[in-house]
Amino acid sequence: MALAYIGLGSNLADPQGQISAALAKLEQLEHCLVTKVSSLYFSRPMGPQDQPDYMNAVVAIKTSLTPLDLLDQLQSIENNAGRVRKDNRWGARVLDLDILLYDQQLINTERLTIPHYGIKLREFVLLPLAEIANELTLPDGDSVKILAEQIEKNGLKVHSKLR
Ligand code: ROI
Repeated sequence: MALAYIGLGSNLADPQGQISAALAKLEQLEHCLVTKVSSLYFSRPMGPQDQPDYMNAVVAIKTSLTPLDLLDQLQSIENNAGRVRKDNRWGARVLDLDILLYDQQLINTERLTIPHYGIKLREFVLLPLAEIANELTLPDGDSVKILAEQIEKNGLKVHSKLR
């Protein structure tokens, strides 16, 4: 079994409801066990500011799915939530599920970049990740705890508990 971390984000169509429904879907996935769930965080949009604020969270899962099979499952949850893939990579979205880490693997293919390139740049990923994995070290040796302490918080707030 691999240990993977998944980032969840939404800023459209009831973000809190989207994240909690996505968590329920993750908990029902075969070959996956959700082992840790961060709080739900309120965050300001990164990228264009003319879009609604976001809700974000991070979960840990134990899985026997390969990274690509896991990606397929996550994309099918996104699609079922009504996500439309648009050209605007930095625009609003109903639901975003990103594989942040998959064990200590480095993956660089057309469909997958793991670790996710945003981990170190995004307070709405680092803080929830540190909440559930304070002792975690990234494949490059950086400590999640220290990165989380150092990043600009940009208005990030714990909104509520998810579990
Ligand atoms: N900004 C926030 N706060 N949270 C996100 O999940 C998020 N996702 C994105 C972009 C558009 C980069 N901005 C975001 O994809």
